[in-house]
Amino acid sequence: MERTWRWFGPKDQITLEMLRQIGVEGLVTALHDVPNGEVWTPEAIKELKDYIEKAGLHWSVVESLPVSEAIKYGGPDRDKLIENYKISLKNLGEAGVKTVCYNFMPVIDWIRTDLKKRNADGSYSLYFDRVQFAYFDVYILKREGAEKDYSPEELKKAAEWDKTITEAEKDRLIEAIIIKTQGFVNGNIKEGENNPVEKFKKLLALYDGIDKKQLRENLKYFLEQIMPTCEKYGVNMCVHPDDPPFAVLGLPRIVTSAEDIDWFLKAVDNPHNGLTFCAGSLSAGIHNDVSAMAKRFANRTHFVHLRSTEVEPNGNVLETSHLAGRGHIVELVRIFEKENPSLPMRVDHAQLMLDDIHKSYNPGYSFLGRMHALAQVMGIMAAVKSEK
Ligand code: DNO
Repeated sequence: MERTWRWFGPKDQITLEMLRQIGVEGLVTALHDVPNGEVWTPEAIKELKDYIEKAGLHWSVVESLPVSEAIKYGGPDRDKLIENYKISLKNLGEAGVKTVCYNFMPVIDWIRTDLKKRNADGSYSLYFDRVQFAYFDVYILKREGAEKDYSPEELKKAAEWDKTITEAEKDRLIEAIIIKTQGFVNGNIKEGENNPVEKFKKLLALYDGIDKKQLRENLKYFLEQIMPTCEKYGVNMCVHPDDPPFAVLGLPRIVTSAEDIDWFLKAVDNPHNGLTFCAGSLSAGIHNDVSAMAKRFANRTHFVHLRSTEVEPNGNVLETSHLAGRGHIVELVRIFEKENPSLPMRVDHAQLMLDDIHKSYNPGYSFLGRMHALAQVMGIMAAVKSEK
């Protein structure tokens, strides 16, 4: 597979020169400054592409070309927004950037409750704690009917926490769930937002009455509209699975399991409609057998995210090393190398470690942890190739 790296543009403290030294071949990036819904112009695409190529690398994958909320909930302006999306796809295809990752998660992209969970070895991982999430939902958002989504045990623990939790802890939780994990991935809530919880509640309200079936229909509609453009310009779309892969906050999620993936691939049965195989997101669902899914969907996978997780007995999810956990990275590398050795692959999040612990990186995207994980994956790739 092609070794790619998620890079956040010329302002990223990780430079392209650094990436060349550690074995990166292609870049995964986006026009992060263009607001959601606006067209990516040929000029802006060219500028970023030239910058990358001057450093001897190439722009392999777009992550992400964000899908506006109105497309997801089917608002009155969705057709106009889809037209803009098609123009961006055309401009990317003409520039030779032909793999586009996106997601169809309503309101909130990936979710973590703890961005710095200490591991026994002194490094830190990202973490999803069900009780903390229940606390956010029931006590901070105060969402109507939220209680029915949690077990009596989880609700009891959340109620106990309510007796001792400080304002600072509440702020930390809000930051982790709806701010620090969202803005930098073109999400809805950016750092410095005045009243993030109120804004978040308004966004949730947009989905009143939208169930799983309706959201699926809206995804199908979107894909049907953009496929002719993808065919004409040779662009492969690859939806990112929902992370974690289950419904949250009363919102439907529709890319959570083998059944979901099978549904959207068949609903729009076109090779340009494909999947980002994110082993970390999928392995966080105890219902998912990641290796079986890789085998089943490899021929419609256009992009691979390698990361692994462990689901604890209480359902909490820990991001583990790339050599451990339910992600079965060795097996996945074997499957994808066999199916399509030119697939772009990036290591996804990794542990925060060593000198990086006191530096400020986007959560999950530190340098040393990812470099370490990439070295592990390169070793796996070399071993797998020698098996042939
Ligand atoms: C988080 C990322 C996601 C992903 C988007 C793709 O680290 O994996 O934010 O980029 O969901 O659209």
